[in-house]
Order: sequence, then C-alpha cells, then structure tokens
Amino acid sequence: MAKSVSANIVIIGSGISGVAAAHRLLNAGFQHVRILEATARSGGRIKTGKLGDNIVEIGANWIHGPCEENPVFCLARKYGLLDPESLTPENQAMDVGGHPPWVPNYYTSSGQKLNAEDMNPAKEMFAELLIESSEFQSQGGEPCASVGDFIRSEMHQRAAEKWKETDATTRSLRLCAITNMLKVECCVNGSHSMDEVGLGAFGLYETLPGLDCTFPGGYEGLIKNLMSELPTGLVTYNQPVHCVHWNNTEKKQNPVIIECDAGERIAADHVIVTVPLGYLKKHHSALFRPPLPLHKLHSVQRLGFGTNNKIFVEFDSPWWDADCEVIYLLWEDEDVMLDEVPDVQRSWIKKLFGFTVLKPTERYGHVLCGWIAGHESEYMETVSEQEVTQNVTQLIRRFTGNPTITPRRILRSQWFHDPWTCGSYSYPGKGCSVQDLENMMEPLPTKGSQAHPLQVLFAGEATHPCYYSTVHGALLTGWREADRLISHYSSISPSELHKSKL
Ligand SMILES: Cc1cc2nc3c(=O)[nH]c(=O)nc-3n(C[C@H](O)[C@H](O)[C@H](O)COP(=O)(O)OP(=O)(O)OC[C@H]3O[C@@H](n4cnc5c(N)ncnc54)[C@H](O)[C@@H]3O)c2cc1C
Ligand SMILES: *[C@@H]1O[C@H](CO)[C@@H](O)[C@H](O)[C@H]1NC(C)=O
Ligand SMILES: *[C@@H]1O[C@H](CO)[C@@H](O)[C@H](O)[C@H]1NC(C)=O
Ligand SMILES: CC(=O)N[C@H]1CO[C@H](CO)[C@@H](O)[C@@H]1O
Repeated sequence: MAKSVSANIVIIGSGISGVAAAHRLLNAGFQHVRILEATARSGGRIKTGKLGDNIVEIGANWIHGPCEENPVFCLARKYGLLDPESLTPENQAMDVGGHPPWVPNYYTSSGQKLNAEDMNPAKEMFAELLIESSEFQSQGGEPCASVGDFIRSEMHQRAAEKWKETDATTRSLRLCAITNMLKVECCVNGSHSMDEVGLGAFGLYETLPGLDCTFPGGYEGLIKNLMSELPTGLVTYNQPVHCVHWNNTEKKQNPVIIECDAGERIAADHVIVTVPLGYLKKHHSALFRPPLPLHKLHSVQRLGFGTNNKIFVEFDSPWWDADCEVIYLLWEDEDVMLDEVPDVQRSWIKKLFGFTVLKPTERYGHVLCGWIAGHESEYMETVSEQEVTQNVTQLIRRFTGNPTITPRRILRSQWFHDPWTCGSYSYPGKGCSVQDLENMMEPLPTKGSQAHPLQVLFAGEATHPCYYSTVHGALLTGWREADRLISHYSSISPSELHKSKL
C-alpha cells in the first residue's frame, strides 16, 4: 500500500458519491485525489434551501430506511444531525416497504373532502398490485412490459369483482384515487408515466427497514460534516469537465487526460465519473474519447431518468386536518388510470398528485410540499413563479371549495433544467434488467484489455444495483469505486507498481 499514494485520481462531481469516494481514498492513504465540480457548491442533488425562515429540501428529503445497514443513517447519527425519535430502536425496526403509513386527507375537483376510510380499499388494492409488480423480477417472464400496463389491466378486473356491492359514486371515486396513486408512483420513481417503468426490473429496488426520517437542520449538514473532514482545496469549483480522454497509450504519459470547459487539461491515472445519468444520456458522446463501449451505452439509454419536482407552499393557517400528513387531490373528470395529462400546457397542474405536510408544525409553520413528476413537471419549470403561484392557488381553492385561501409564498425546484443533472433520479425502464446496472458500474477499459487497468470508474446513484435513486445508494457507489482502487493497489506488487508509474 505504501507506494500507492502516488496514483493520481480525479473525481468528476462533488455530490455525495464523489465526496464519499474522496473520503475513503484519502483515509486509505491516497494523496493525489481531487474533485472537479461544475457548480459553485458540493452536494449535487442534496440541496437545502429557504422558504421565508424555513429550511426546505430542494433535492433529497428523507433517509429512506434509517437502520444500522444504512450508511447515511449511521453517518447522520455520528454527526448528531437527527431528531431523537429517528434514533429509537422502534423507528429503526419499523418496516414499511418504502411506503410510510401517512395520515391522508382526500379532496375532489368538485370541492368535496372525502371520508378517508372510503378510499382504504383502493389503497389496499393498489399496494397489493405494487407488491405483485415487484415479484416478476425473481420469476422471470413478465405478462406485460410496464408496471402501468400491469396495474391497469389487473385493476379493471379486480375492481369489477371486489367492488360489485359498492355504490357507483364510491366506486368511481376509488378509481380516481387509483389514478392519483399512479401519479404518486411517478413521483416515487421519477418517471413520466408508470407505462415507462419496466415490469421485469421493478423488483430490483430494495427497501431497508426504518421509518423514513429527515434532517431537522437540512440534508446539506451531511455534506458539510463530510467536507469538514477533508483537506481544503480538494474540490475545484466552477470547473465543468468537457471530455475524458482515456486509453492514452503513449509511453511516459498518464492514461487519462481530463479536459475542462475552461480548456485546462488534467492528467490522471484514474478518473471516477459521478455525473448524473441524465447528464450522461445527454452528453456521453462529447464526454468520452474514445466513446463508451456499445453495451455500456445501451444500458445508459435503456435505464430511465425522469423528473420529479417539488412546489413548496406556505400558508398563514392550515386548511387541512391537524393530524394530516398527506393531501391527495382527486380529479373526477379524468380518464381512469391514465397518469399522463393530455394537454400539458393547459393542464399540467393535474399531474400534481397533492401535497405532503411539513412536520412538526412548531418547526415549519404551515408549509406544504406539492409533488409533480414527468413532462408536466418539466413544463412547470418553464412557467413563471408568479403563474405557478396563481395555478396552485386556483387548484387549492377549487379542491377545498374555499375561494379565500391564499398562499403566503411558494418555492419550486427545477431539476430538469439544471444543466448538470437534467432530471431527478433513475429508474429501470422497459426491458431493463440487473445487467444494465452492472454495465453502468463496469470500469473502463473492460475486462480482458491489455491497457492500463481501471482508467475510468463509474459511481453515482444510477450505478447501484438495488439502491439506485437514493442518497445511501449513491454514497455506497462512491465507497465501492474507492475500494476497487484500494484493492487494486494493495494486490499489485511494489515492483509492478513502480513500472506502471513510468
Ligand atoms: C427532487 C429530489 C428528491 C429526492 N429525494 C430523495 C430522498 O428523499 N431520499 C433519498 O435518499 N434520495 C432522494 N433523492 C435522490 C438523491 O438526491 C440522489 O440519489 C443523490 O443525491 C445522488 O448523488 P450522486 O452523487 O449520485 O449525484 P449528484 O448529487 O447529482 O452529484 C453529481 C455532481 O456532478 C456534478 N457534475 C455534473 N456534470 C459535471 C461535469 N461535466 N463536470 C463536473 N461536475 C459535473 C453535478 O454538479 C453534481 O454536483 C432525490 C432527488 C431529487 C432530485
Ligand atoms: C485502446 O488502445 C489500444 C492500443 O492502441 C487499442 O488496441 C484499443 O482498441 C483501444 N481501445 C479503445 C476502446 O479504443
Ligand atoms: C395558470 O394560471 C394562468 C393565469 O391565471 C392561466 O392562464 C393558466 O391557464 C393556468 N394554467 C393551469 C395549468 O392551470
Ligand atoms: C426507482 C424506484 O424507486 N423504483 C420504485 C418505484 O416505486 C415502486 C413502488 O414504490 C418501487 O417498488 C420501485 O422500486
């Protein structure tokens, strides 16, 4: 290990995966590690903002599955960033399979507040279908291509059978609730429609036990604490990478040259690429010379990367129940079980499934977080904040039947138009399998090549085989690629090491 410290390692991107990789490499004794970051800050999709005096999360919000196996939970606990309730063994043991049991309020587009119990059968049926959707992974041979197709075909049949005795009004409201739940799932998966989420690969994602918790002081506290343990100057900010020239076979030169937008060229033995999948989809051809091998490129294309945005809305006083944790808005005039809005420009707001309530109230006051996924969400980003405010106000007035409700202020995220992210997070598209995630993480040059090993490594959320789309997944991929280099250097003999440095 002693000599390995001389290897030059460049990490592209200072999100959680890049920071985690640097952390581990520096702890293992590598001295020549640096991070190149396109923006002026570290954290990437971990981004804490302000709405008035309130801390709000523009990006990641929860620790999904806070338990001993979750490294984000363990770090947050170590740094003292969590509320006492999140640390209790009971909280860690609660297994909700990715769907926290929030207390709902339902409103309809005709301005009615529904009895939540009446919607429970719809919730149960939908939950059942999601579980069944994830079982094809282990069995193989899925009956249709997408989760949307599957849920739609099964729902029609099951609703007709099970809700025979139910009155027509309740039955049709339950179907509206199912349409709403599809929109919720689009947000969870960051997909435009559940028709684009592959059924065969749906079960790849794994949940951890523990009731999702938040960072009372903001998610960025995690990044700040990690950064405080790293040398200053490790990250070069405002330094977008334009191209990774790899497979350089000229003797006496480093195998990789990293060319920055500003024209600077940086030589390295290894580069760890952590740019988001959305960025990779859009810029892969400029980013790699020689280009990515075809099998890798195809996986980049097959995997999905969609948009999920938040619209925070603050009120002087609440119009929802005191115990309410989530508000669902059911449109009565929509095509049943269609999670796409036909006329995006005129009706994008119909895709917003509703709001989660920021809790506890003593901390946040009366703030809701609206959620909207898909192309409707991408379009929302282009509308002025003033117009979004008007649209959200009209929406709430209509669904509550109260024409006086007026938000104090709003704040929305715009992840699709963020040039370094180009969306929110990844999901397995139609036809995806675990092989695609394995292709994503495979280093270059690929196995069997005689060239200098491990020139280009890949980390980031979209390269985790079962925790993709999460912070803990991203963090683990950073550690994984650091470990790949650490074990490479500890397995080669000092003389070989010397040669490879010539
Ligand atoms: C709205 C939203 C809500 C979310 N909610 C949750 C949640 O509740 N819980 C959860 O676990 N996860 C959540 N996530 C997902 C989570 O935020 C991500 O999975 C995770 O932060 C990704 O980390 P990363 O290091 O892979 O990528 P990123 O954080 O995106 O880091 C990549 C970095 O690369 C930089 N970069 C890009 N291109 C270049 C270039 N050419 N040159 C140099 N630098 C470049 C970017 O600026 C960025 O800083 C959410 C994400 C979004 C968008
Ligand atoms: C890398 O370089 C070697 C030697 O010049 C060449 O044989 C090989 O095809 C190159 N690989 C790629 C992916 O260009
Ligand atoms: C948003 O509000 C503007 C201004 O009131 C209106 O013209 C537009 O139709 C609304 N759009 C939606 C989707 O509600
Ligand atoms: C990428 C992702 O989060 N996929 C999930 C989509 O939503 C369903 C249901 O919550 C999960 O089972 C998937 O794993």
